[in-house]
Amino acid sequence: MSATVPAITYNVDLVRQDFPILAREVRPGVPLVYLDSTATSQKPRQVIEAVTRYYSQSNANIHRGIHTLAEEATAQYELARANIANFLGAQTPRQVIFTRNTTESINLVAQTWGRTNLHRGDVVILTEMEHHSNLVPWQMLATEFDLKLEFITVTPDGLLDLDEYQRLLSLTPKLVAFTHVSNVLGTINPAKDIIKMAHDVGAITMLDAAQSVPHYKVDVQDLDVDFMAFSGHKMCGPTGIGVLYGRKSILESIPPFLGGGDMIKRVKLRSFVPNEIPHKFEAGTPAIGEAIGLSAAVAYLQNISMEAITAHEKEIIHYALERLEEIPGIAVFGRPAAHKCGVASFILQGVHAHDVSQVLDRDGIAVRAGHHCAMPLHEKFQVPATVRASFYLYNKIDEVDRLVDGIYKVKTLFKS
Ligand code: 7TS
Repeated sequence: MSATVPAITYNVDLVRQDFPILAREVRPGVPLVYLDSTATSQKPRQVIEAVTRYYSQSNANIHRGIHTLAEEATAQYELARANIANFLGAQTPRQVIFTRNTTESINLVAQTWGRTNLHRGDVVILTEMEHHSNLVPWQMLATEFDLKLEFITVTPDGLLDLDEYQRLLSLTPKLVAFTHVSNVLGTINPAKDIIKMAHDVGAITMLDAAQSVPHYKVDVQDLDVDFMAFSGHKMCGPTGIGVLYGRKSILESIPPFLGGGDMIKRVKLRSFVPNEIPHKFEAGTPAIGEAIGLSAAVAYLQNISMEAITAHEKEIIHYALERLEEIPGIAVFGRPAAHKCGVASFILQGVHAHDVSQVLDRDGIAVRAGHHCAMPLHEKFQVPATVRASFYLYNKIDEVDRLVDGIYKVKTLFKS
C-alpha cells in the first residue's frame, strides 16, 4: 500500500456520536460502513429530536387555526423557512418554497415557468451528466411543446465540455438547466460561470443542487441563479421535504403549480385569486415536521461549518481514489481528483456491479450499484452499471480501508 493516511484535524469520532444508526451492526459482529450518502444521508440525533419534539409538543395544522398549538406550529414552520433562506443567502424567506424533494422542485419549474415561457422550437440546454430528475421533466415538456433539447457533452475525464456549451449558446436558449455536482462522477461544475454565460444570451438558469448544498457553502446571490432545487434527506434532514429557491420577480410572475388550500387568497365557485409567494406554490398541508427537521439539519451543518465538512470530504475522497486506483482491474470514473466531491464510481473487471455490492454487504459495507438514475451517462461510458461509494461528514479513513479490503475479497471470490 503506497497511499499516505492524511492527518485529519476534524473530529469525525465526535461527529459520528451524533448519528445513532452508525453504532448499529448490520448483523451480529458486523458493524455498518455506510458509503451511500449520495442516495440519502443518515440523520443526527439533533434532527431526530427536533422532529420528535415537534410531534410531541406542537403538532397542529399551520396558517389556519388561531389556537396556541397552531400558532406555535406556524411559527416553527416559518422560522424553518427563514433559517433555510439564511443558509442559502437568499434575499428573503419568501424565495424558499417547500416541496417534497429535488424532483418535485424541478417539476414545479417545468410545469409553471416552463409551460408559460417555453414555446414551439425553443431551445433548452441540459447536460449529459443529469440525474433523470433534471431530464425527464424537460423531455415531457419538449414532447408537448415541440422544444429542442440540446446537451453539453461530458469529456472522458467526466467534465462538461465548456467549448461545446459556448457553441450551444449561439442557439439562444430560453433555459439552461444543469447539475451543480454529478451524483455519479463527483464532478463539481463551474456553476457561476455557466450561469453567467447563460444570462449573457438572455437564458433563465435552473441549478440541480441536490449534491452540492449538502456538501458545500452554496450562496444563491453569489451564483446569481434563477431557480435552484435540493432535497432535505441528502443533507441530514428528513425525507419528504425539499426546497425550490427562486428569483423573486420570476416566482411572482408565474402561475401556481398545484391547486387547493393555502395557495389561494380568495376562492369563488368559478375562479380563484392566488396567494402571495411562497404560499402560492404550497398547496395543501405541507410536511411541517419535516421542514422543522430540515431546519435542525441546517443548524447542525452550520454548527460544524460547511467549510470543515467540505475539507473533511476532500481528504477522504483523495485517499479513497489513491487506494482504489491501486487495485488491479478497477476503473474509477470521472477523474481528475481535483474536481471531485466525495463520490467514487467504479467498475471491477469481470465482476458485475451488483455482485460487488452484494459481497461488500456481507461485510456490512453499504455501497450502491446500478445506473444511479443517470442512464444516459452510463450509456455514454458504455457501462450498464457502476459501483458507487460516497462519503459524507461522518465517514472515516478506516472505512475506505474496509472498502478496499472488501473489494480484494470480491476479486478473490470471482477470481478477477
Ligand atoms: N439530482 C441529483 C443530482 C441527484 O443526485 C438526485 C438523487 C436527485 C436529483 C433526485 O433527488 P430526490 O431527492 O428528488 O430523489 N440522487 C440519488 C442517487 O444518486 N441515488 O439515489 C438518489
